[in-house]
Amino acid sequence: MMKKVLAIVLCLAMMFSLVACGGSSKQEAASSSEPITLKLSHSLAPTHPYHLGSERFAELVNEYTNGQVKIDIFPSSQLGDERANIEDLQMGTLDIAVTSTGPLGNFCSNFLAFDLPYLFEGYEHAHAVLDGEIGQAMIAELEPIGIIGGAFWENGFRNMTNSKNAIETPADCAGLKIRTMENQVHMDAYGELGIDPTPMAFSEVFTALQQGVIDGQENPTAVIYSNKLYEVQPYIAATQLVYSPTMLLFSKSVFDSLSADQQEALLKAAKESAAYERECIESQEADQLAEMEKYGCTVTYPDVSLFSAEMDAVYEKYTEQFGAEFIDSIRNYEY
Ligand code: EAX
Repeated sequence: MMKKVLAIVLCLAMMFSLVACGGSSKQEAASSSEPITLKLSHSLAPTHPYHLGSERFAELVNEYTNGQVKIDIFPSSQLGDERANIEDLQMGTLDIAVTSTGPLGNFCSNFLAFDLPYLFEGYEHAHAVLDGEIGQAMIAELEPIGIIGGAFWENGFRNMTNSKNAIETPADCAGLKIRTMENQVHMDAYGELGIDPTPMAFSEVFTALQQGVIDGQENPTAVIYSNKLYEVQPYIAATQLVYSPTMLLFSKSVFDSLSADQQEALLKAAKESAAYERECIESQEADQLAEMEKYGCTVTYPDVSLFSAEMDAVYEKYTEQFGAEFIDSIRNYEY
């Protein structure tokens, strides 16, 4: 009889210790005064709006979580390139990434639709689509692949640079070896201009340009300026071939480990810092081009209709993939 009582007492003691243990780990997380520190990675220089926007994001997160969550920012691909960052978010080995959506199309193919040449008429059109139901539906497609889309930020309209010749017409591009992102739509579009598109991670671009491995690259003005690509690229052409969205992305496994209040604070901060980051990109563009011209670069402003006229085959190919209705819903979006 005594043995039975002893066994029951032991079982009860084990049960209580298990509950206490589980509860204690949750209590530790909730009640610990230690802030949670999340790492944020991006690929550009600390002077670029990606970094300025990330600093604003970090300030807002600190404010909205009353200091419970801190953001450590790692610029210049210190924690890996954009494609690697997206993989790390999925694995939960990176907390937050600010990345162009260029590589995202390799993980969620519908994002490639945003990379079609001359798809958006201007910044306002792009923001209306991305911040509206089309962009928000796209964000929802990320959760099943382990990523939470915080907000659309901005990379900008992508211009061409090269070391060979000034670009005024598509014919001036023929034969140039131009680095592109790892993005099939970009490669197809530049290919239509007689360019040899060479996909490469951004962190390798400056050296490849310096060594002449490639003749040129294509990026928005702020990237060309803040990463000093103009020092090795005497020719800049405002071809504006593709509007490049950027996203602030969270690792789903990390995001889910936070409290509901902390999650809400992160999303609120991501959206509010988007407006500031976009403003930095757009307000600085004209001055940056003038600065680079003063430095000695030849900056041309080609008639972009000559370039968009060469893109029929790209639209034919991707209308098949995305459907005419979806592409038209973006191109003809009321804003
Ligand atoms: O996201 O890879 C690129 O050219 C991107 O535009 C750059 O890393 C900013």
